[in-house]
Amino acid sequence: MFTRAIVRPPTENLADGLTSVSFGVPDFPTALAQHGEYCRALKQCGLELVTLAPDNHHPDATFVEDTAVLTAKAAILTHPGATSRREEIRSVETSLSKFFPQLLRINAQSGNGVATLDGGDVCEAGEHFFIGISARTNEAGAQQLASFLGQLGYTASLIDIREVKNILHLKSGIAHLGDRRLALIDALADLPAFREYECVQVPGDDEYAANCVRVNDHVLLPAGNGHFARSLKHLGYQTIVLDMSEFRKMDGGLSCLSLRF
Ligand code: CIR
Repeated sequence: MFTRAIVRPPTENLADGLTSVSFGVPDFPTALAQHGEYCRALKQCGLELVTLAPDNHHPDATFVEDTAVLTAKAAILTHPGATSRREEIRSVETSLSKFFPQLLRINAQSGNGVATLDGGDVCEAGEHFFIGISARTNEAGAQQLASFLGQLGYTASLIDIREVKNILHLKSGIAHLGDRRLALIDALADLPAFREYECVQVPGDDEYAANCVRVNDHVLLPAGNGHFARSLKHLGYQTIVLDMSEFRKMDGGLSCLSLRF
C-alpha cells in the first residue's frame, strides 16, 4: 500500500522542456488543471501529497518520477540521462530525506563513463525490478541500480529497449498491475523476461495507456484508451481515467508525474 506521493506542479515554461513527439505545444492552464485532477485522483486513492515548489528553471521538473527510485527499504536518487534535468534532483533529495533514513545515489562517475538512470526506466514488480536501458538510462546506471537493489534484498533484470520504437522509457511500454500481472505493449510482450508474468495486452491504438499506475485499490490511466480501459474493468480493476493531453505533448506519461511510496 502507498501512503504518500511527491508531486510538483508544472510551470508556465513547460513547453521549453524536452520532447520527441509532435503533438503540439502544451497549453499551460490546461496542464495545470490536468495536474490538479491528477493530484485529486491520488488523494482519492488514499495518498497524502507532498507538493514540491514549482521550478521554472527546470521545465521538465514536473516529471518527478525520473529523479528517484523508491523502495520500501530505501530511496535511490538517479542521475538523469538528460543533462538539463540533473539539477532537479536537489529539491527531491531534500524532500525524500525527511521520509527515507536510507538515501542512496547513483554515482555519475562509475569508472566506466558517466552512469545515467531515469526513474521512468524502472518498473517495480513486487520484489523484482525491471530496469530499461534506453536513450536516457545506460548500462552503467542500470548496473549500479541493480547492485543497490541486490544489497537491499531485491532482484533486478535489465531490458534493452533501445530498438523499441515510440517509447522514451521502459515504463512507457509496461506497468505492473500487481499480482504478477503486467500491462505490456506488443513490442515487449514476447520478451523472455516477462514470461512468468500474466500479460495484459495493450493494443496498438492504446499504447500510451501502457503507462498506467496501480495505486492501492485503483488503476490510474490516461483518457482516450477505451479498449484497454475495458480490459482492466473486465479484470476487476477500479479505474480512474485522467486527461493527460498536455503532458503527453512533452513525452510525459501518468507515472512520471509522481513518486509514490
Ligand atoms: C523528458 O523528456 O525528460 C520529459 N519531457 C518527459 C519525461 C517523462 N518521464 C517519464 O515518462 N518517466
